[in-house]
Order: sequence, then structure tokens, then C-alpha cells
Amino acid sequence: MKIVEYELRRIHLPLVRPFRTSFGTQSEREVLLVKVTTEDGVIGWAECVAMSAPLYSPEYVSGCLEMMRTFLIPALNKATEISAAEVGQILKPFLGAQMAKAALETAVLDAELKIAGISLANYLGANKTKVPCGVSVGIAPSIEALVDEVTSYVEAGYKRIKLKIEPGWDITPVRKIRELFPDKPLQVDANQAYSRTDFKHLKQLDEFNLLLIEQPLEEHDILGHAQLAEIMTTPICLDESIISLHSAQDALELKATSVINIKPGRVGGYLESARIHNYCLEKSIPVWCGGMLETGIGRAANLALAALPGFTLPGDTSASSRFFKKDITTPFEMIDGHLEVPNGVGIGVSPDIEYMNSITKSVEIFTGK
Ligand code: NPG
Repeated sequence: MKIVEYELRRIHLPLVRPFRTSFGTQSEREVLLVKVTTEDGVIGWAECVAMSAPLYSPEYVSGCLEMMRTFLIPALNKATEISAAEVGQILKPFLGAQMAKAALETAVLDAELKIAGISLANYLGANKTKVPCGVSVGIAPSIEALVDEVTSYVEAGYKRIKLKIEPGWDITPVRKIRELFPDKPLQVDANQAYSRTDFKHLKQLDEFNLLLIEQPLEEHDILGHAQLAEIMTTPICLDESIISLHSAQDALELKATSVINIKPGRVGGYLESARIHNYCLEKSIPVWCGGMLETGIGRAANLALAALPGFTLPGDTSASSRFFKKDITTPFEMIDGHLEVPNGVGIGVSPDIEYMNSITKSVEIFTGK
């Protein structure tokens, strides 16, 4: 396949409510969209999940733009013909940049699957047509506000609740939600907010029958996670630490994690995500699909991934309305606690061009050979 044009577009979407985590508060979502056009005029879309600032991971929107424009797109342009499966190899010499690489690979894959006439879900090996929805709940201004927010999600039908925690906002809010919803699948996410001196404190979370605790310690602290896993009964699930199949295999082998959150952007794309899934399925390690406040473009592709057989826990695959009043695609609506997996060709969705244009801050176009 020959790509004749790459378009990098930065858009800004307001969030329905601020989303606070231990690494900061988001009030709007800045998104970098990638569009590729093949020589036959087939278009592929993808979303780069990097945030505006490097607070969750080292990548950020302007950095990804710079990385793509200076290194990644020129490297792809050197190859006359490319397939999605080759993108990772071509971009391998450039270190890191998983989110930027993932977006380019996904846009190429979307175009390729459109030409082949199959959906991403089929291509990846999905065996479900709908997936259960989990929801991620930010750190709230008060316990009352948290209760209101969680109650609204439970009433809407969400199958699993994830509470963001940090020192000073952990045992009390988790206890409150557990008391109110004793049977609801519940998990917590610390986004690296604790350290090895907090083990005794974190152990108190064991009494709440949580599905898992996500990334309690710093991303490089694999040993610390293994030590914590030894003393907690709550399963540890790594997120930020897992940036590839290799890192997933090592963390599992070292018993630093017993569940894996697969986020395609964080691991370099859907092809690497599928490899992690396949490895975990073989080893009977549960996986679930993480979320990064994606628009419908990224959400559609995540749903395809979450439909694979090893995704046995509900993911952060929420309805579009959880984050956006108006999405750039037809919104994903939750029915009976589930989202339908797109079955159109490629990622199965495309943006509403008029709306997308109205929230566009910049567009750069690179012509292929
Ligand atoms: O449902 O899209 C969603 C959000 C899920 O909490 C969520 N994502 O650490 O997993 C995370 C967190 C996140 C949010 C990460 C923003 C990075 C940026």
C-alpha cells in the first residue's frame, strides 16, 4: 500500500466534568488525530492518546507532533509501499514514542483493513459483539460529590467502577463506596502516587474486596510492586510500567503484576496489544482494556481490542457521554451496561468533518512519495 499523504490535526474537546487524577486535572481533551490517504484515495484514521503535558507518560501532544514530523513520517515515507505490520519495524530505530508510533500504525491499519474489507475486531480475533463497560471516576472534591458521581454511573448501568486514589484520598472514599455498593465490581488506580514506605497503608485496601489495585508505585519500580504483591491479597495490576510485550513478560515473571491493563497507545499499537493479549491468554493472565479519554476514533479501536477472548475484566470502555457532550464520531451509547463492538471495515467509524473542523487548532500535511 502506498501512502500519499499524512495529516496531523490537533483538536480540543471540552470534558463534561473535570477529571482529576494524582497527576493533575484535565478540563478539556487536546487530541492529535492522524489521517493517512492511500494512492487510491482510501483514508485511514487514528487517535494519538498522548495528553497535553508529560504527566502520565513521557509523551505529550506537541512532542508527538514533533516526533512524527521530524522522524517517524520521513522514515515511513522512505518506504515506497508499507503495510501496518511493517510500521513497527520501520519505526523501531527511534526509541520510545509508543503513542506516536501507535497512532501512525493504527491509521495505516485502518486504511489497510478498509481495502481488505474487514473490521479491526475480526482482524484482531474478536469473539464478542459487545463488551461490558467500566467507568473511571476521578478524585472528587468531597465524599458527597464522589457518592453522587458513582451513584449516577451505577444507575446508568456501568458494570465496574474504578476509583482514582492518591495519598489522602484512598481508604475513606473506598470504604464509603464499598459500603454503598457491597457487590459492585470495584477497583482502584493510583497512577504511581505511592512509594515503598506506604505498604502498610496500602494493605488496608485488602478489606474492600477489590478486583485489583492499579499502578500503586512508580513506573520503574518493578521490584517494589513484586514486594507489595507478596503482602497484599488484592491483585496488583500494572499500567504505566507495561510498555511492550517484553515488559509485560518480565513483570509477570517477576510477580510484580498478576493482571494487565492493555492500553494500545502505551504499548505502541494494536498489533503489540494483541501480542500481549495472546501471551496472557496462553498463561491464563486476565487482561482488560485501559482508556485515555479517547474520542470515538480511539474508542472504536479499543472496543475491537476489548472484544478479544482474553479480555475477561470490564475495561475503561465507557460511553462517549462519560467524557464528551459531543464526540467527533457518532457517539458510543451504553445499552444494558455494554457497548457494541464496531463491525464496519477498519476501525468502523470516521469523524464528523464539520464538527472536527470547528474544534481544530492546527493541521499539518505531509506528502508521501
Ligand atoms: O475511561 O478513558 C477513560 C479514562 C480511564 O482513568 C482512566 N485513564 O491512568 O488509566 C489512567 C487514566 C488516564 C487518564 C491516563 C488520562 C492518562 C490520561
